Amino acid sequence: MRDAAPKTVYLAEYTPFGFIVEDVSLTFDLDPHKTRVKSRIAFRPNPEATDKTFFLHGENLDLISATIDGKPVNTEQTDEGLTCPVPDAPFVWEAEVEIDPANNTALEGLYMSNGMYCTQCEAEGFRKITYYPDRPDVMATFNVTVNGPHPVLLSNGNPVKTSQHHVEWHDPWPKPPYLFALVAGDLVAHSDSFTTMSGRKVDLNLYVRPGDEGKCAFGMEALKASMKWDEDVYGREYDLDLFNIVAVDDFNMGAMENKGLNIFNSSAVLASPETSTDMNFERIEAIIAHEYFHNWTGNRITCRDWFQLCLKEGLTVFRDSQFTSDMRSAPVKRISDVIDLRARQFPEDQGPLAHPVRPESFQEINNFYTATVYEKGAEVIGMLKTLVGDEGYYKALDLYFTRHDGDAATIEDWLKVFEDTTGRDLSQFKRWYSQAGTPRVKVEESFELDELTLTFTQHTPPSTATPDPQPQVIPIALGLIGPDGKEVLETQTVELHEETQIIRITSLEGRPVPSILRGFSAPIVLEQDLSDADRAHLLAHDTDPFNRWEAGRTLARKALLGIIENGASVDEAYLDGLRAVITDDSLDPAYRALMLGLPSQSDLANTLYEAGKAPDPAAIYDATETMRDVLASHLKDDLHALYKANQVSEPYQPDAEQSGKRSLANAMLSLITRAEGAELAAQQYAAADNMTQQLAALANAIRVGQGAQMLADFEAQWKDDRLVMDKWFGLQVMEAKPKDAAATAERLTEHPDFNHKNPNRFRAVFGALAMHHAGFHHESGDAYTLLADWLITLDPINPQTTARMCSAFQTWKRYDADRQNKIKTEVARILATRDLSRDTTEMLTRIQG
Ligand code: 0A1
Ligand code: ZN
Repeated sequence: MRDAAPKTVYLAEYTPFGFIVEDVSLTFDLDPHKTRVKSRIAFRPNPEATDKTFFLHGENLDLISATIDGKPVNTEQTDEGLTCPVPDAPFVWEAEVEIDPANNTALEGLYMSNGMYCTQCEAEGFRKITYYPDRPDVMATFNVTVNGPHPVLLSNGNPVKTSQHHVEWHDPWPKPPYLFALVAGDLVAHSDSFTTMSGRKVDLNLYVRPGDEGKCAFGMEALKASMKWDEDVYGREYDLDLFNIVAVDDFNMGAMENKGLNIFNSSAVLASPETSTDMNFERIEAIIAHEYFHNWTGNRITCRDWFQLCLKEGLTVFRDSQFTSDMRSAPVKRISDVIDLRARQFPEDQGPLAHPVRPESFQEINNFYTATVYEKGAEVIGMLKTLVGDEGYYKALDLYFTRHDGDAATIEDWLKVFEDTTGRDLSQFKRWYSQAGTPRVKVEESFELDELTLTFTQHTPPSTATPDPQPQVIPIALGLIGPDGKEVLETQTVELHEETQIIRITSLEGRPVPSILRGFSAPIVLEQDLSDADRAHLLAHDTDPFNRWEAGRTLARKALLGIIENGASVDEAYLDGLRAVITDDSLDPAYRALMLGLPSQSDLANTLYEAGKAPDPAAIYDATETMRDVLASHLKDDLHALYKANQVSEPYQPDAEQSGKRSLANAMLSLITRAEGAELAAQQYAAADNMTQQLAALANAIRVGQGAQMLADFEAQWKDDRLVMDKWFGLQVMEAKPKDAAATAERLTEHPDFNHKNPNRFRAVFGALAMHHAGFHHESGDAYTLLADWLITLDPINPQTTARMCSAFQTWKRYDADRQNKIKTEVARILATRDLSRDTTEMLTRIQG
């Protein structure tokens, strides 16, 4: 039975552990069902702790023996761990436990994936390996011996003794248990090296299953680029002689930053032109960087407790975004990040799952690896950098690294280094960490004689997490575009502190168009009542690439809402403005392709909901289709020319330049296919020598109902490649007509290669279904029922992935009573399942509100 009252943990109740761990030795005798783990842990009383209870976490462990200072000890065990009497002086705890990695389908702790052993210990997985104070503020050096009949036996740090079927590892850097890792299997290495800024040679290995060697080169280059970038930009050098990465097929998340032994979902590291799209390459480069950057922001300086998760995640996401901006195009990266933030973080922050960047309570920490903690956490750092300037930012970071190296730190520590280096009082800014909800900023404008007055009013809607939000510090970057299209005021940053604030700009010749929230300088909703003509002016002339894109986006949204609400025709001025941008060869093709993207259907549903109208997913879908038809017809004279002009004749490279061209050419292909059928798509499919071209052609053919043969060919070609087959599964759901989406997903679950235990495959089908707005919210309710059935099936196998997928239901309040009732029924049905996991129970209870 499920716990009658699941335990809630509170930030306010933090107390340090009663003991300090000096050193840990672990010995693993690997066996699929009976792995033995011996531990030897040196403890001493923590003089700074008041609570001296000796409690070691432990779950699903079979305790074989336990001693203190060599003498057997009587332990008291619960489902969560054990306690026993201990001396009031340093002592050595030794224990032996048995675990069953082959039956560990939750993929937390030590588990098996395709015959190889691997671990996932963040956040609280180490307790499934042995008894331990499994909390991030308990840091220790580790010695690990791995015995097993495998050619490769890995753990953190450096190998100190190697013989056949036996390797001993030593990690000299004290670390929390969540960074522990072990890998064993029949693996092959793609090896290289990197010489650090102080001249130390670091051996680099990317371990993969035999057969995947050809998919390693890109990841390795990305790793070396990340190591160099962190030295150049942050002055951070790698600190071991060895850095290993391992690719595993069964993994709940993208990757994990274990000290010296990063473990990656194979989808987040394996790449080749034939099997990976440009988007895959870019994501892989970013995740490699992210995990590597954690070595300083996360590992050398870790979190005191899990409430501080954004301390490492927000900062590391911010750093990986900076890296991608430097490696590729900064405006394209910024626009993509904002699209992603609005698609994933805004619905979270504006719905029943809203929580502060630093949450104040949780039942299951795995449910808080969210877009709010990660992406809003990164936005908060971006605002800090804007407020203190580049110099102030890097000074503060230098102090952070020197002052807190080796610490388990807090958000207070983080903000203090900024206060100490810049002299700024950040007490109000700190609300970004403690208040949930997306602030809305309304700007009203008046112009008289030569003076422009802008009145800003901020308001954050209250939520369960933050019932009484207070004004925040909001940096608003703004500029002015004159009537002749020239910039009359370069970007300035205005700081909002009060609920209402007035800005005056004088000596202007004629009313300029204000370009506000340039570069998306704060994660807010801006309410600005500009005319279509003003927006078209910004679309044509804004010098800020983000706001130029945003002007087009806003016009597209208005056009779509016009179609939805009264079948209005699309404004010609917008279409002409868009055409001017798309055909402007001086602009980056990737940027032009982004200009052609439309607001998502979910986004439109939210806009309608906020305006007090129940969105009709079918009408939104139809309007989007109409809009695309309009674009195809308005741009018809340019489509083929742009398609041809953006073909790449050089050998495939996944760089920004080539991928930008492919993305614009494929945007053209989709409009051409819409207007003319799948002939060109078929040609592209036949000629494609890379996955970007092949998959785009296939998607277009399916969309116009001409993809059946291609789908069969694709399956025949790629049936042995899991990662490509994930695309095959996902694409069919994504491209299904709304009424067929649930049935398509259901049919795919009957395919012999559908395996719900593999998170990538499960997400390929059900992630695609949840993202298919009109399909998921089809009036039949079939998709709700299908997803609920599969969540019930998956929960006892893999609670973490089940719980994450529950967020598909988080927007239920937007819809009409019939859909609301259908969703509520499914949510209640899942909640009524016997023995439902803590993860899923917490998510669904919060979603119910
Ligand atoms: N720290 C990793 C993400 C991660 C979190 C939890 C996991 O299992 C519960 C796995 C990975 C990162 O930010 O990349
Ligand atoms: Zn991370």
